[in-house]
Amino acid sequence: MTAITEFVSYEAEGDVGVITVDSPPVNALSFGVRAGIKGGIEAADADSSVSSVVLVCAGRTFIAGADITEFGKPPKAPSLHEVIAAMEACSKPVVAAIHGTALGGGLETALGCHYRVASPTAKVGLPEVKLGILPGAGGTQRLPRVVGVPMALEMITSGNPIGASKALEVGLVSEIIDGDLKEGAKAFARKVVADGLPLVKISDQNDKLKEARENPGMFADFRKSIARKTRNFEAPENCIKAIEAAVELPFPDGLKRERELFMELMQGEQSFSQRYFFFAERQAAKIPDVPKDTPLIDIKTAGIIGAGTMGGGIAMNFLQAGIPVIIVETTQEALDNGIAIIKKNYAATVSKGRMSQDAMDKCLSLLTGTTNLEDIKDVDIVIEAVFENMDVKKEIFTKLDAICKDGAILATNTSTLDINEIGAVTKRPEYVIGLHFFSPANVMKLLEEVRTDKTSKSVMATCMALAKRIGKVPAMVGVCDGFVGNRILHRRAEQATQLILEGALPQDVDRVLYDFGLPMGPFAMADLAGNDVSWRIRQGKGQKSPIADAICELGRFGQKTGAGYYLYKDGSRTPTPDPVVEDIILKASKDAGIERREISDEEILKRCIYPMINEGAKILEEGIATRASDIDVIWVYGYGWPIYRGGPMRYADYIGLDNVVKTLREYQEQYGDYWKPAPLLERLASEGKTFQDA
Ligand code: 3H9
Repeated sequence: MTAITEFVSYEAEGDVGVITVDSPPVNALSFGVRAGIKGGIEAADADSSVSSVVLVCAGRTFIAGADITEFGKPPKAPSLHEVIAAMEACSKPVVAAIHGTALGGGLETALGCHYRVASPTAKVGLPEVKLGILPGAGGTQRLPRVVGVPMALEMITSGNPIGASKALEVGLVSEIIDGDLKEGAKAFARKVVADGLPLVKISDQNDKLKEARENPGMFADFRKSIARKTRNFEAPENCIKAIEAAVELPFPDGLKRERELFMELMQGEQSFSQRYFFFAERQAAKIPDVPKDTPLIDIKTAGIIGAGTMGGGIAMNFLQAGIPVIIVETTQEALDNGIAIIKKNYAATVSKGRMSQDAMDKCLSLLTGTTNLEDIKDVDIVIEAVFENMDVKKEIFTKLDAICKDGAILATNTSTLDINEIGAVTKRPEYVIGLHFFSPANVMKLLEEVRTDKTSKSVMATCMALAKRIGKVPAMVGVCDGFVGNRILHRRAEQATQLILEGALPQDVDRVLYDFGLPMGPFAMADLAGNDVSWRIRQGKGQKSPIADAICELGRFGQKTGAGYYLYKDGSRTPTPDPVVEDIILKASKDAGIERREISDEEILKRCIYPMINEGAKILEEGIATRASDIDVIWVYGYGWPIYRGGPMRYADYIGLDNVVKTLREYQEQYGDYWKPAPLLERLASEGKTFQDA
């Protein structure tokens, strides 16, 4: 075996030259890998003992893409283009042997080979759009030449991979190899030689472009079909333009156009933020004081207390991950209702074609309901999801402590209460943790995990691993009122309310935040969540909020009652501004002695977003969040902050912390000390640093 570079080796195995990439963790196309593959091809071409070549990867996956850590650094030859060109030009058939995930530059590399074979569990895709870029090494030019334009449009603009059997069906791979992949790929390569099959250069193939050449309207239709989903994103449009170029231009010109469109995105703020977020998400899974090799508790079964909306949604995550769930309710009626809703949700997913009937049946077979708390005595983890009341939670945790086996994790889904206090009622506070799911719990990706002063490292490590197993993105935070997500949300809500008292209307505030990229503004969100929930909390705490209270006193609890801050006519979910609400607001302003004024969109945006940033700085300073990027992960996955703006903390870095501080100080002068910049924010700004340096 010859080492071509540190990460790539070449060996003649009989009459097949085998190039092996071995660059953990995901064989990304760093300089050493690119140079190695090119060198391997040159070695195979020059090796008279071999008549074909196989490109295979060691470890858990085929090449998972360009090395994202190299982005923004000066390019080093050979470029991926040169590597792919060398493969296409090789005088012997080159076969890519794909396992794991051939993604982005990885799939582009495979498309530069003359043939591709794959293991049955392999996946292939071009996910660049998720990083705010486009496939920049010929992917937009070659993929449509293999699978046709409609499918290429779908794959490249969604970034979603397809499985091996689909890849076989559409001709993206030639054979699925059961058993040893490398041996299968070698046998396939020998067959190509023996049967005298051509050295297929995808760049020469034009047949699959014919359909789009005859029907250029297909692009306009496609644009329309994804417009809502891709609102404000720049990358999908450039992806489409690049595929249009594949159809309209000869291959070399198409490549040039792809390059221009790629560079345009690469230099933009959106892709910078999206790449930042890729690493933020992976960082969030790591807790500095919990070593990687911390022993994990084996989670085989789960118990969920409460079959309401949250409990049911949480249960679905576990069921889908193949973990049996016992769900507990106080009455048979509530239990039956909860289970019926779970079934209804699954049935809806099946009817939309997003789940098979078999998968649904399998999930439901793992679900047991009970009204007897004792039935969960043997589960490995319990998640309590009853309503927010400290006394009720304490009572439940006292019982759980008595019932559950030693070593079981006792988690609460509270979104506000002090989990130290909850843990203190048990004899095992080190096994108590917060697992704050977001509604709808079977859909939202975020799991805000809350460590108490006593939570053990092993419980934390287990819950971080568990999150990944059930398809969630975790972020570990500390105990404080509202934890990270809702504490920041609260600041925004205060300002939204203040803005409508001073002169704006709900539709003004909501429009500005929607245009900024959030899925909806604070008032539409309140109507969706139900205004009665916060009303009851306010009543419990003896607090008042004149506008919100007046709206609730009219029974306007939001979408579910057909009216809230907006009207929802005939069961519609579309908010319509309502003069009744405007009257309530005008009266509230008058009662408060406020002379209403015109408020600009810019002021609305700053007044809503800057207090969030300031609160984020306080959260960091207090050590409630480990990193600024964890706060961003929470806001993107928990509240729909647009990923192309990275998260509130990344957005602050983008604006410049000195600018944020300047505006906060101006507001402080105008409106008082509520606006005083957090000391950490002031310090970073004065040192010319960003939150990422904190
Ligand atoms: C591209 O290809 C552009 C081209 O068109 C060419 C243009 C010229 N680079 O996710 P995991 C690290 S753009 C560098 O936890 P999993 C990751 O940070 C690229 N590092 O594992 C993590 O590091 P750490 C297109 C990468 O098993 C570790 O690997 N490709 C890269 O859950 C494990 O990652 C993509 O967008 C990379 N490309 O999932 C694919 N990928 O341990 C991106 C991963 O220090 N990658 N790392 O935290 C993925 O989707 C997942 O990582 C994958 C594995 C599915 C492969």
